[in-house]
Amino acid sequence: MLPDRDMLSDLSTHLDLDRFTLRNPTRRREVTLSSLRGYFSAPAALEKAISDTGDAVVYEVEVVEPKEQAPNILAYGVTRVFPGRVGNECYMTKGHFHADPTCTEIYLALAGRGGLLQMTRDGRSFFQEMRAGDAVYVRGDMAHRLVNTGDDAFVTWAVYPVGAGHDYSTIAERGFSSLVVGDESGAHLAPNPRWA
Ligand code: M6P
Ligand code: ZN
Repeated sequence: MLPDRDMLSDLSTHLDLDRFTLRNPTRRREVTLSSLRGYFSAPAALEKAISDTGDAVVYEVEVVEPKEQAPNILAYGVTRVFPGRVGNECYMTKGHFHADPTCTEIYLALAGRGGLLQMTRDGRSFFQEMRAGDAVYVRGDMAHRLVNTGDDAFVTWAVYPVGAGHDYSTIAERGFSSLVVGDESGAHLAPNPRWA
C-alpha cells in the first residue's frame, strides 16, 4: 500500500535555484550581527559593525525538520551566509558540535564562495574551501561552521539527522581555534587568541 500522500508531501520541497529559497520550510531563522556577540573575535569591531549596518543579517537558515526527533530521521535545510566582515573576520555561522556525536552531516555548496571550518574537541581545526557543486562530509564529533569568503551570498544545502542536536556552548565560549580572515590577497586562517 502507498503511504498517505499528505504524510510525505509536507516534508518534500522545491528549491528555487535562482533565489535559493525553500518552498515550505518548517522553520526559518535570521541571525543578525547583534546575536553573534561572543562569536566574532573582535568585540569592538562587532559593535561598530552593528551600528554601521543597523544590525545586518549575517545568515539565514530554512530547514525542513520532521516532528519526530529520533536520531535516524533525516532533516535538511538551506543556509545563506551573506558577504561581509567584522574587522577582518569573514561573515560566518555560529557553528556547533552535534549533541549526539554519532550523527554526521553533509553540506553541498549551491552558490557563492566560502567553505566549512571544522574542529576537533581538543581544538585542531581545518578549513575546506567550497564552490557550487562541492560537497563536504562532516564527522559526528567535529564542530562545523560555514564561512563566506566571497562577495556574494554563499549558499549551501545540508542534510543531517534531526536528533543530532546543536551544542553551541564550546563555540560560544572560545570560538574555533582558527579564524577565517580576509584581506586584499584573499581569505586565510589565523590563530584565534582565545585558544592560545
Ligand atoms: C545548517 C545545518 C543546521 C544549522 C545551520 C546554521 O543548515 O547544520 O543544523 O542550524 O546550518 O548553523 P548554526 O546552527 O551553527 O548557526
Ligand atoms: Zn550540524
